[in-house]
Amino acid sequence: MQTIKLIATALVLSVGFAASGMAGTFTKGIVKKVDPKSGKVTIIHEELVDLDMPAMTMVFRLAEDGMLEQLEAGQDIEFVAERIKGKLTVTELR
Ligand SMILES: [Cu+2]
Repeated sequence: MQTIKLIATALVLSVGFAASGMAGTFTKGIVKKVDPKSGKVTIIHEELVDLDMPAMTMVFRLAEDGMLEQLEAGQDIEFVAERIKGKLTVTELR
């Protein structure tokens, strides 16, 4: 019974998270490198709370092609990252 309660609570929480997660959490980062060939960007990012990831430098894919043109090395950004089909992807930029 306790287990069912826990599962129900987890479900409610994850649904709530998914709904609020539509906007995503913006994280600060600095663009280290933009690679137009692969359409990927290297970002020195602060902690990604949605992904439970500490601050680090890593490569992200971009959800939309147009995002690449908005980015250049050395730029300060705020972005939302999501795991899409197992690949870490920038889904929003500002
Ligand atoms: Cu990372």
